[in-house]
Amino acid sequence: MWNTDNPDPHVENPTFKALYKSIPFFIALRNDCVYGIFFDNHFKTNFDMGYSSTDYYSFGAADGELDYFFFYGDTIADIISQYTALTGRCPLPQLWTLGYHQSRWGYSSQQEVLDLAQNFIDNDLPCDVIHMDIDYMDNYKVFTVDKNRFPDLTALSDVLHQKGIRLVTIIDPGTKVENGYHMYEEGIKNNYFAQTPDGEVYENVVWPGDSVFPDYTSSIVRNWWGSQTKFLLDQGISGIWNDMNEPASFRGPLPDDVVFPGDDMPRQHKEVHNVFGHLMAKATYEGIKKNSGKRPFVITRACYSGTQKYSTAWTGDNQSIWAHLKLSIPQLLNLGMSGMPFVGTDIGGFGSNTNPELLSRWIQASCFAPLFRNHCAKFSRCQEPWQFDKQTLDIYRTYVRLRYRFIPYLYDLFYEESRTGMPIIRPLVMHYQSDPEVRECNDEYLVGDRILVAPVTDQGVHVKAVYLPQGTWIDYWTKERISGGKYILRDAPIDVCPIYIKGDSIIPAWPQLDHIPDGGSEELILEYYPASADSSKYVHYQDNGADFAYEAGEYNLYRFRADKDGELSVSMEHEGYEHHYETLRVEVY
Ligand code: MIG
Repeated sequence: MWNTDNPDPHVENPTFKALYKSIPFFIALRNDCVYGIFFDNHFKTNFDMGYSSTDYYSFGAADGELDYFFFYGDTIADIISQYTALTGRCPLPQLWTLGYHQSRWGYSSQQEVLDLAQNFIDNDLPCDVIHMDIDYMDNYKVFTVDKNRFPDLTALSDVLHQKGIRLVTIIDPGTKVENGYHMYEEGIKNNYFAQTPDGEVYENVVWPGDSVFPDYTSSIVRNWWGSQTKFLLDQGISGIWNDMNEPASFRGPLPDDVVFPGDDMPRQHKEVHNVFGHLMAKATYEGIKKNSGKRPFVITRACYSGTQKYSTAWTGDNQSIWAHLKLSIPQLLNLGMSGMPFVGTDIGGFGSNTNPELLSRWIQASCFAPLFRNHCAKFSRCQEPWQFDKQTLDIYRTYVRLRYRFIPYLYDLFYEESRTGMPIIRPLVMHYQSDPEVRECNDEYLVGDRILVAPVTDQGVHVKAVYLPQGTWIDYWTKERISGGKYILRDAPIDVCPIYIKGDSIIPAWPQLDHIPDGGSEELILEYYPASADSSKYVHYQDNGADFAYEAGEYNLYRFRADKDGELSVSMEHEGYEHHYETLRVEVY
């Protein structure tokens, strides 16, 4: 584990060792014995899990302490809960962050961003967020805006906001060496940057050319960096996307002995490397919180254990290839079980060129991905949903709308996660631990414990072998009832992603909305799927979806009980948020 920006295609290959994130934690399930080990060492570490032998595993570190935590419990959920009690949990996000995000490296003018927003409206597609990649900056200088391309960023965010769309801007750590540039000058004056062993400011090359690297191990530097977020927030920016924070550098890697002076606690790069992105995310989170009072929305590429407290993450530069679509499922499930629940992959693939079939399958497979963003590289074919044919656009719209329908369910899962550490999307083994059939199942996932998604991730394949665990499952599309504990073959033409609802579930849903309203929907729908029980229960969370008022009790918890004839009873388990639903509607399936 050594946070790495490796442009080679990330495939199953033992010579391909490290990726962007280091989370030195694993869970073992053997017979009925479950445990977890967290090796809390952020020097370079290595894990040999079944590579040398099927009889043992091993792990070690290049340096630092042999400091590890052992968690024992009855269930995988127990282990995750203990691990996240130690390393932290992802706090409740703002509601709009659960919507659809559109990105592309290359959006480079105010007009282009406006046209993009209009395209969503014209194509009848929900969208809540547009991301601005490095081209909005003046010469890639962080915390600046290119005035030629974006003459009035505040006006742009205002217009978009009226259309229900928010902006997120990218920020890299590499700070341009340039006299007169405020970030460089302030940082130099105050010794805020990493140094060579001789005490000179260390320089490497990143997007802005010659660049220096903030010392995020210092609380003073973190405060300074965090305070810069005001520049963007004041112009209406709603979140910050941290890239290149492994840190990545173009003129060879940072040497091991580069010094981060810290708060009078110098440490070498070899010790700081794997937490550099983590500390940058922390600085960003705290800055946004202080300057906006809202729940900060941060996305980071590099992570260490505990980054979930400050940031969401995406899985970095994947490619528009089927292997990466397939890989996205275990990647997101593993991140979730490693305490990072708010994650997503670049839908459609970042590098290479996508195509209608691949994009259709990708939006289906990611429809419940906690972070729901289509992103693409500058030198790749455009992959916004309308770039292809009508069929692709229609499929795309169907699954984006499905996602929006279930946002209250996802938000409830975030509420649960913030208290227990349970991931939003989960491997089947988390809920069916004693079923040997699901132990290696990595091409299906559960959303919470009651929606099962079995996406097609192969080219030209129109049928999916779906394993349904014990119990009654209802096909979401046909409403057919199936008893589980077996594989079924489900037809899966290009417009179908097999989805099943667990019998006796209540699932909260919203009516059709193109954007996530501040404070949520006025109407709540309860989809009810009676099976063998006479009645079902569900606890639903509601708050303003924006700030920290919930910490002072400003939220509602509804306890719903539905019985087979469609009778619904509601009791308030907690009543602290003044806004209630105008309509509650039960749909019995
Ligand atoms: O060297 O900012 O992973 O999402 O579009 C490439 C440009 C830098 C890498 C990120 C990608 C982003 C791109 N960045």
